[in-house]
Amino acid sequence: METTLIILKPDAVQRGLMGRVISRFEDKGLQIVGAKLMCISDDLAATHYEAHKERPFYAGLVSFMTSSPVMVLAVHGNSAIAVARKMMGATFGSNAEPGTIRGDFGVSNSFNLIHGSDSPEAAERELGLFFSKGEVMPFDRAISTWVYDMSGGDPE
Ligand code: IDP
Ligand code: MG
Repeated sequence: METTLIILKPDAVQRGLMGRVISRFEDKGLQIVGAKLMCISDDLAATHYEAHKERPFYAGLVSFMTSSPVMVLAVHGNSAIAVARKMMGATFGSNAEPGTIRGDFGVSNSFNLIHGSDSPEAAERELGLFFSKGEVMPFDRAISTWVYDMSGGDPE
């Protein structure tokens, strides 16, 4: 079981897509264990995207991510990191597959609606950047024995 950091970017919040995107994760069986609306500071954007510092799109990316509130989510489940990335689709809206979040809701390459951690190391780092202690709260779901095969003891 993994927990991943998802950011519904300013375009998703402004366009009123939060509910529909969250519903996709819940419909899949993933569990929302953290959620908040927040404004990203310049410092936080710089830290979060430090790997992209030298890229030509970096300044625009930071200004986009700090331009308006985002919703950050901690999303938990079996292979949640890879499952969420698949559900997001390719980086550019213009070539993201239909059926994915980026493929269904956008066509822009930079306003691409959603961020998702791309590895367990990134998820741990990014959850720590955006959530403080106590804000991520794994809880027992009544439906968990129907979302997962629990007959062997662990979720399958
Ligand atoms: P990812 O979000 O699919 O992991 P990355 O390559 O990690 O994609 O890029 C981080 C973010 O930077 C993208 O989600 C997008 O918002 C922005 N970005 C990436 N490449 C470009 C580009 O060529 N032009 C404009 N923005 C870009
Ligand atoms: Mg990335």
